[in-house]
Amino acid sequence: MAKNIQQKKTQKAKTQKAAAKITDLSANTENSADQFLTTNQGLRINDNQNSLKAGERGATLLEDFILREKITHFDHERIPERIVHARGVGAHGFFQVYESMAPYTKAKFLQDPAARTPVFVRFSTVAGFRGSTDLARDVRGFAVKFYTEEGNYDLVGNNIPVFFIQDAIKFPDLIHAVKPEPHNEVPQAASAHDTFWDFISLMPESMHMIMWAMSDRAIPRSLRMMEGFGVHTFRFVNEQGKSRFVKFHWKPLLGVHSVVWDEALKISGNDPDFHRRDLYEAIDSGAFPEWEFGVQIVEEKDEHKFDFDLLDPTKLIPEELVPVKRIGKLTLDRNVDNFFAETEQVAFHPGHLVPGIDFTNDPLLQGRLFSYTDTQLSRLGSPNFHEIPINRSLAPVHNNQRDAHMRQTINQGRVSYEPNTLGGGCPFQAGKDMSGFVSYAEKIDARKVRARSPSFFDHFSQATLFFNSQSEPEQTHIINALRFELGKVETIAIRERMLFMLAQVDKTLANGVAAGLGLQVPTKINGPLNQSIPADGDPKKFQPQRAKQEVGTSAALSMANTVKDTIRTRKIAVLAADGFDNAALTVFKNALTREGAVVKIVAPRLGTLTGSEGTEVDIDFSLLTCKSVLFDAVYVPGGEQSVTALSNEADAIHFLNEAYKHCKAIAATTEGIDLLSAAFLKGDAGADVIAEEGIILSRNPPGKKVATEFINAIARHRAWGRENKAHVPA
Ligand code: HDE
Repeated sequence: MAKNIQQKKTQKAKTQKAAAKITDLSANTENSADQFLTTNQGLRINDNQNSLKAGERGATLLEDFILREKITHFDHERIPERIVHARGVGAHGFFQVYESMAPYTKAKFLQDPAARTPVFVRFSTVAGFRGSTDLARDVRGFAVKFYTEEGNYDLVGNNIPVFFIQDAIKFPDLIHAVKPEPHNEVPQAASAHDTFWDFISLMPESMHMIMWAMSDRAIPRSLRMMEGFGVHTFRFVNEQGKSRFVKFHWKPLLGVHSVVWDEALKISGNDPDFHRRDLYEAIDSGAFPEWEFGVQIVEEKDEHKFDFDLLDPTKLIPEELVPVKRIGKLTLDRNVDNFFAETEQVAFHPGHLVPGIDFTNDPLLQGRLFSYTDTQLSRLGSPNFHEIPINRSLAPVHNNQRDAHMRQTINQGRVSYEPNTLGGGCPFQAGKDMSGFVSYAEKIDARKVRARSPSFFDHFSQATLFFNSQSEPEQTHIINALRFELGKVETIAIRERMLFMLAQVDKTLANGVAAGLGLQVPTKINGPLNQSIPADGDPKKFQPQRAKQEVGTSAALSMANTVKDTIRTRKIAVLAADGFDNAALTVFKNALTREGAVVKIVAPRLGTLTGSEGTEVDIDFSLLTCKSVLFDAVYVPGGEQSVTALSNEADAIHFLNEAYKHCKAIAATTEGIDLLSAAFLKGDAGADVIAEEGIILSRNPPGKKVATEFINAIARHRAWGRENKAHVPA
């Protein structure tokens, strides 16, 4: 036991040391009181307020090298943002495997449960520019860099398990279509415009991904509450050289939760940095986000046993067919010190591999393998981007690559070629014991063709599977999302083509969307069609092989079945003014914080409030500086004076109405109930009643039972049952 603890301690110290190495390489960590301002050449500067002039009122002199150096550096501060995934946020952490995966893979970081591998993770949206809102309806990037002892391994995934297109050659078209339109650069970080839906309506293969992108998955409550997926099928290869197919998953321990669309739009105005701030604050407070790493493993002999092609990135493997085995845990426990140096300069690449993991021939993945290094060259400006501290491998790097822009390494000696005798033959190939990377020796016997396999042609079955697997509120949200998106499309023919396409997925879906658009679902489509759509518009020809699905619904695809037993890190607003019931607040605050929630006092103004017993509490936000969309739930304590003051505040009424409309848990005790009545909740509430789903009221001074009801309601995330009746003015 003691030995075990000691081992763990040593291991922890090792990871910390390794992690520290990742960022402190060129960190400017000096922090002494006698630190002087200098130029970049180390020359001390006496005056940082005035440039050098010919006389006090004279012209500035060109000679002022201090001014010139400062301004020149400033002029060059920006680098090109990422072509896609420009908006992102990153954090450090570690990964630990639960048990050795040796039977499946020889990857060293997946062998020893005692070993911690340092990681850096960057989450992102895809379409928006670097300064765009976090709450755009979009796919989220989920890119993980493992700093393993065998070199860096990057798992560059998304929060959606499939993709829009099947072949990399369509990627520039997809991105051009979704980005702001080129003539006026509108709209920012939004797919709700003509060019995107024009393209999509001509790409039947995108329909499965569209279902996900229109679902609540595309508006996460938090980056800490979303799944991650490797998307493509990869290979695991073990020590004996045996290969198996593998799909990668990240399962958040807090469950998968989202906001509602109206909320997303409002958060975008109130706090465009909502996700970035949420991640930073959670890590900063010690509430470290965690995901379990899952794998779906398929034997090589079973490659063709499914009714879809494993190489097709528009398909997932239903968990009913191949269960997800949870094999380890990712924990994010350290924020970056400097956003630019770490989050902006980190360079991921699906081609950063370690022995034991390999690619498949998925044509989307194959194209990505070219793109990522290429893009770093224009973004980071040099093939030496691997020398930037955040990108450095912990495994030592030895090769004969030399020079180029911004080279950091000072290679010694006269030898930069191989084979050599002058350098003693160094560095040696690892070939002798084959400890280096060996590509899986897949047998290929093929003609060179520019074509797609017919096994990729079934574009609708899994879109239908996804739609059918959703709960009723989730289906409604998809229909509403499509009404919104297509409602922003100006060209009627595009709307109609999309309705036709949706009808191939599900008739109720198509009819629901059509009703919102004031259109009929067409039975055939006209207009310019691409090659994947038959000229006569016959839907049967879309999918020569709409295969019979082995599963009709899959529980794992619905967020209704996610973790709903915790309120850890949930943000609860307490609406209060002077004279609030302090005893009640104490009961609720203690109960909520004990469960790991974050409680904030929201009042008509900033400063401190005086409670019923003369107790003073600090106000966290005024009603002007925060809105209910930034919280998960609301509590209104009693106290006549407090409730009367709040009843006269339009913002307080609006706060409650909005929380109600967004189906959030609301609690009110004693006179607090009157504020609800002033807002939307008419009628009298008796003692200790739960008037409606997610609304907890108590006319008696609150005890533990009421607080527990509230906690349970928050844990359920949203009371969707209210959605259809919630006709409140918000
Ligand atoms: Fe990417 N993608 N991508 N992608 N991708 C980039 O690389 C690309 C795709 C993903 O936080 C770029 O360094 C092509 C699928 C993430 O830094 C670029 C194709 C998936 C990130 C690029 C795809 C992803 C990127 C832009 C189709 C999920 C952000 C900046 C063949 C499995 C990484 C950069 C970060 C970033 C190309 C499709 C995930 C241009 C050509 C599918 C998470 O190289």
